[in-house]
Amino acid sequence: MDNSNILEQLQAKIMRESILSDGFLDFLQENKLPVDTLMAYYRCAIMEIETKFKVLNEQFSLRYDRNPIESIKTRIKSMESIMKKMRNKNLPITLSSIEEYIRDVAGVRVVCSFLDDIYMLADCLLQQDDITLIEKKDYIQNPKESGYRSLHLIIEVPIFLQDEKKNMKVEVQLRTIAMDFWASLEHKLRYKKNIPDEEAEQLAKELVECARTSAALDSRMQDIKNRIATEEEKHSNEEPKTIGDIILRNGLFNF
Ligand code: 0O2
Repeated sequence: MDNSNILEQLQAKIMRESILSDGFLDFLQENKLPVDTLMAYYRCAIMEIETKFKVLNEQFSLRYDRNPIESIKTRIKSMESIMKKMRNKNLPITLSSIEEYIRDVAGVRVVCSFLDDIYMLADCLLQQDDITLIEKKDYIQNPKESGYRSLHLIIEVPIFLQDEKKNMKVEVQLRTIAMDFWASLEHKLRYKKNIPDEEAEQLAKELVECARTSAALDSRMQDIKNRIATEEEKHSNEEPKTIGDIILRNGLFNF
């Protein structure tokens, strides 16, 4: 029998005795319902947070005639990614350790039009009395070495079940369109394989440079918005010209 055959037989034996063992299959069966239940709770928490941002967007649209939110994306971390993270952090494989230590099982990504919308929306969310801030990571003020920028909030939000209230952790990532564009492309490029080390190093430097360009673009767009707001403010003291002006000035459609 050659070596590769012996190896294959050994692999099959290990599979039978570990992953396909009665004990492990029983373990999977016993935990399926609790795992599915926990994931459903995370989906509920995502719904709560997504609705809060939609409400804020709606209110701003009515009050200021503009939408601070371009888009909202949500995701539940795959079980494979959760398991890999638990393995890397050397955590016990239990549901309570997922709930306690894996803080990004539920993810909500809010893409904003302007830099100041990010902080304004984060403040509005954190002021709500059912939201608890666990951690704030400001990768806009302090970008990552890769060039990555975004504001991350780890928060807890209650979900109301039939006969109990449960606090669930959610990771909220707030970023501008430019930050999102950079992060999406960088994420795709990061997983390209077979790139020689020297070239990979050069590409990483170029990506950092692109991140700087996108940061400069964000602050120019913010500056333009501020200048427009200043001009509008100056002219708001003039006589209203149209019925629309009168309605807007008097806030007839405001909340
Ligand atoms: P996915 O698929 O996006 O969810 P912690 O989670 O607190 O234990 P960690 O992992 O250091 O610690 O958290 P961090 O770095 O604050 O945030 C991780 C998430 O931010 C990542 O999620 C990405 O979504 C995003 N991110 C962080 N750094 C980069 C980067 O350099 N490039 C890009 N494109 N995204 C980044 P995951 O877990 O990678 O996966």
